[in-house]
Amino acid sequence: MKITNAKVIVCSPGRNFVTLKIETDQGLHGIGDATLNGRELAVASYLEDHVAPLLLNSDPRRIEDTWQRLYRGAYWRRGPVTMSAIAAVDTALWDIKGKMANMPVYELLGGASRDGVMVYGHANGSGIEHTTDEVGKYVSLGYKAIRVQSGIPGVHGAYGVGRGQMYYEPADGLMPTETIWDTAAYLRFAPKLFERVREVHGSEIHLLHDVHHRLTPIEAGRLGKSLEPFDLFWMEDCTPAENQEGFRLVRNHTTTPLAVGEVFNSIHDCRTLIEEQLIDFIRATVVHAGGITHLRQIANLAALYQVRTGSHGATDLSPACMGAALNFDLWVPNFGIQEYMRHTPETDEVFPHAYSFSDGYLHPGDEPGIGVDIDEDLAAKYPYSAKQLPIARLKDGSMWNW
Ligand code: KDG
Ligand code: MG
Repeated sequence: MKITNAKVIVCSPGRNFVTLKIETDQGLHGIGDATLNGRELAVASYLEDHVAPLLLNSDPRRIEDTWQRLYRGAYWRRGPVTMSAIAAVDTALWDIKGKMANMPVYELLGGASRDGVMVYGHANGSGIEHTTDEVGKYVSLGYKAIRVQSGIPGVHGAYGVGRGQMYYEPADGLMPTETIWDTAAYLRFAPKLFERVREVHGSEIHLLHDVHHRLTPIEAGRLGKSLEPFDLFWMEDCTPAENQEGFRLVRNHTTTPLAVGEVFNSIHDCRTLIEEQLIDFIRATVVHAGGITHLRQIANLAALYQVRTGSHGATDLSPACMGAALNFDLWVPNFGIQEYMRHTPETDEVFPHAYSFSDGYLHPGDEPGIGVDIDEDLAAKYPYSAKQLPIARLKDGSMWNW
């Protein structure tokens, strides 16, 4: 069996996606997501110019060997561009293997460990009352877990407050939108928000919150402590994680569970965090962390330390990533939760998929492979449109972490 073609499809049905499609001499094909928000064309070029020529005529059944060849063979290891490109190849090869076996990928991984994948949706609003109402909408849609983000008085462009309610998309301009951050205002505001949400929606629903890298470790410890009475499922990306040791300080000050890792691309980014049990959930995902093959290694390491998975699943990860992630989630023994930000109807049309939502859970479906395809003719009607993620500055103009 041979790979006859590896093509990169860039399209923008509401937002940009990069998809790799691998074709074989036996008529089977597989797809993989390669989208890196705001840097899409770098991955497209990496795949087109440097990876596709290596794949031609190679055996698509050799998933592990292909992974090693692309990782070791590049000499330049890791990094989001390289690892997203490797992920796309890896996902497409798992998709092909599933189609060869006539089984969904979760069966190849070891079979289902659960009946469905608990997901969390995103509720956000302009202030406490609006956000609390939005939480109610997700409760009535059947969600068991909801991420809560809110506009903050005096803060221009707080993280996670989008224009659309179901399809929040931060990358919006040819030049980055500038937001202004105020840590003190945020630390005063956040406990009031969660107090109100618990008051109105009770204690059953799982509540999550994304700090989006905005705090120092000691500030994060303080926030975690102030949120303890509201029993969060997790506090996410409370401080930038390049300094993995910084999480010791956070851990020393709070029992609020910690989730980290949507920007990680390798097991080495989270080794200390996991081995020292400094986090509770690892958020690495298929597309940015080297595909199913590498994510499996991360999850296996995490399992040794009772760290559970909670993969990133924002709209900038395409349905091809979601299909692969859901197959992974259904199998992975130490599953925690899966993020699920719904895609627009245009995106759903371009990527026909077998996964479906019911009563707070997603199921990958039982189509062979990852259960997601791409309609190339339709994709061609949505050409690439350059967009950048926003940036954050402090009130004095200093750059901060968005
Ligand atoms: O492209 C960046 C987004 O994926 C990110 O801002 C979303 O933090 C995010 C989340 O938790 O979904
Ligand atoms: Mg996040």
